[in-house]
Amino acid sequence: MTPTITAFERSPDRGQGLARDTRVRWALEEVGQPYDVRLVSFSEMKEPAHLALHPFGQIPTYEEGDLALFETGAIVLHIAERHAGLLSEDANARARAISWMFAALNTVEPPILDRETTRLLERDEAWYDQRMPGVEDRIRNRLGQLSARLGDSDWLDGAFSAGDLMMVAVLLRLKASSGMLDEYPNISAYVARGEARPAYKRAFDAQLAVFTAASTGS
Ligand code: GTB
Repeated sequence: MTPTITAFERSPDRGQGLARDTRVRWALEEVGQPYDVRLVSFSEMKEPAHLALHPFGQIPTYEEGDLALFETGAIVLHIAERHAGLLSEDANARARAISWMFAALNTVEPPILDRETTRLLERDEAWYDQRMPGVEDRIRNRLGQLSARLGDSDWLDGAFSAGDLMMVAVLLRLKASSGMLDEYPNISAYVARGEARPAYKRAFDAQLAVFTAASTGS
């Protein structure tokens, strides 16, 4: 059964792959699962039909027959559990990859989101310049720890996994808005390896095509 995901009708990032449907598209591309996309506007996301799928009125969602999911962690894990390619056959390696997925979402992404929120909503506050260094230090703390663990390995725990997919997706948000990744050459190279994967490129191109079509009216 072909799953359907939702994505922004017009992404505020102008198709730069930062909206979270990209990570779901990437997972689907990695496992070779075709999918349909239903585009939604900001107002549609807050209407009952979408709220029935996503209680917080956000994208992406994932529908497959009777199953409706929200939260990219849950969606990517579901895809990875039902298809070969993103989780090892070995039970312990699977569990470790899932740890890395949670680490990406619960440990690395929050300080990155805090920086984005600070820049977006607090830039005009008198205390903005005092707050920002602390926010960035918390990101550097996590990047330093991640860099130490990654070392000169290609991926976080052996073969590329759903854990790497989620970690690279989270780090790409930082790459887009700061030069901080450049301070950690092994992390920059890690992110570049993720971006070079054909499945990532297909996912990126697919979401960019939505923005391009909306812009040109095609
Ligand atoms: N924890 C949820 C998950 O992982 O699925 C978070 C989902 C989420 O934040 N969705 C955002 C959304 O629907 C889109 S991705 N926002 C609309 C709303 O809340 O009303 C976040 C996002 C949006 C835009 C950019 N950008 O333009 O750069 C980047 C990321």
